[in-house]
Amino acid sequence: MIGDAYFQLRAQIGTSLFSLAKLARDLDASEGALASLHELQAGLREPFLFVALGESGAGKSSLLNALFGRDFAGDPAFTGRAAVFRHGAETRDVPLAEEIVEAERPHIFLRDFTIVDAPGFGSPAATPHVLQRFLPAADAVLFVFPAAGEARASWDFLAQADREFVRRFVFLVQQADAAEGDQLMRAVLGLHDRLRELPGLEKLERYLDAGIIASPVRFQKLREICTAADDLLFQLGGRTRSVSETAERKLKLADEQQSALAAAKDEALRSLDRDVWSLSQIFEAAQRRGGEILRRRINQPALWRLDIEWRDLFFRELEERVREGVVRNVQLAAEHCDATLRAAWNAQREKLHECGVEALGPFPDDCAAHVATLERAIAESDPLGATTSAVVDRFIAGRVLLRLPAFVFAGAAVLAVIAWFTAFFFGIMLMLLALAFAVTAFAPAILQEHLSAILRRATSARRERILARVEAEMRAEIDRVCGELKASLGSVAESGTKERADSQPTLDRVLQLAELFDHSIDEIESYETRPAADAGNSAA
Ligand SMILES: Nc1nc2c(ncn2[C@@H]2O[C@H](COP(=O)(O)OP(=O)(O)OP(=O)(O)O)[C@@H](O)[C@H]2O)c(=O)[nH]1
Ligand SMILES: [Mg+2]
Repeated sequence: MIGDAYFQLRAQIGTSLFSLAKLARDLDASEGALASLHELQAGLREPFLFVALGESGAGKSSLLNALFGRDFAGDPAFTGRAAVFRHGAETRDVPLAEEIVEAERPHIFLRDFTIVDAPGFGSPAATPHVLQRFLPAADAVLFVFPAAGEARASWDFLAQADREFVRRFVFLVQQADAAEGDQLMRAVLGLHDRLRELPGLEKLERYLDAGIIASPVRFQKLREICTAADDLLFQLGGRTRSVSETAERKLKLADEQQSALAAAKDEALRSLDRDVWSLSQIFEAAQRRGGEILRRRINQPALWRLDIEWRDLFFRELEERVREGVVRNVQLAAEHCDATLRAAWNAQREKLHECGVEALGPFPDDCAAHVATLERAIAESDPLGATTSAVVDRFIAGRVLLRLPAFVFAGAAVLAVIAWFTAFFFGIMLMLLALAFAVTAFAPAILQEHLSAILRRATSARRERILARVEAEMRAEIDRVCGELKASLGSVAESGTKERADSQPTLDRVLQLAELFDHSIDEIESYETRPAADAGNSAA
């Protein structure tokens, strides 16, 4: 069949266009895009128009039947009329005018060719009006001369025909077998002489193949269709490409932000550790200061004085100042934590926003409320005055006990004087006196040591309680914020994975089609750059 290479390439492009149309429908492409695609498909299907011209009985119908290998032309019912053969599902003849009939036939080759079997020049229907209807649009005009006879009407027609037009004519001598050798030679030579200026007569099939069907114009048309289809494909794939790119960005972001989030959490926890250490130092300092107060203020006179004059100082230094220090440090710790988490939150929010995801609201401004909660917790776990009361109560109980040796000392002293005069028990009294003096002298030191131990235990218990409470609250806050950030990353990763899975099949189809169109364009280029003779040979 003529034009095999061209039709194969065209069929390949047609298949790609069909897939593109399916993709366009699946993607709910715009009406405009679908219309363009439809136009491309119609353009690709545009059949070649071949017209057979010549004298009546020259052999036009026989030539067409031989060329296409089908007995479709030459129906006596069409004699004297122009028969336009087109593809149709069934055989159907539709008169278009008195001299023209459209003959629909189910032959496959008619999908690619519209063939006009023109009325012979001798017949009344062969008017310029009828012929002009087909000739300007014809891809090839098969001009048939009989081997015998003058064919005067043919020459008259050619004499008046437009030269540009005649370039698409292929001149043939039919019925060569029926003519005598000399007669045929004369016919061919005569035709050759008269057509010297016209394109050379090549073997018909080879010429039609290389010169008409696989012509630069037709390849250019195919290339335009492929390029337009490629552009359309690029537009159609735009949304899927952007969905896929966004999905990739989301997945990359979720991945990168996981480590950024872990780093921010580490930083917040390290900062918390430092702040907790600072808090513990407040208690260390308080304990030292309390010990100092006890050392300085608990002495012999203090055991006998009615009022406890160091109580207020003790309360101020070990309770009020500690409370102030703790609250100040807790505020600082909360601010540090807030600043670290806020920075991580805002950085992540901005990154998500860049990806078009609004999974995070603004950072909750609840630092003050958080500090207030912590302050309440501290007040609950360390009521003001408790330590002072504990130490002072012990001091009161202790000093009552420690006044006793002083009384013993006084009594022993009196008894010692009596014993001195009576010389009785003097030695025993002296010993008692010494013992009572020793106990009385060491009484403040004993009490100091006892109270210091109480203070140490109380301060250490306070520190543990407060530190544990503050640390637990702050850790919970860090975990809560980091948990929210992590959850938002999780949802981003999830949507990224889903979008990637959703867009991948379409993206694959787009890429596959783009490759097919590119491949077709390469093939067209290889035809276009092939030397003419080579193209002719391969097509023949
Ligand atoms: N021997 C021989 N006869 C041929 C050849 N070509 C055509 N004929 C015969 O010539 C006669 C006319 O052929 P057609 O093909 O009908 O000629 P046509 O040009 O279509 O004629 P119209 O339709 O009447 O204009 C028929 O009887 C054919 O069998 C050929 O190559 N050799
Ligand atoms: Mg005929």
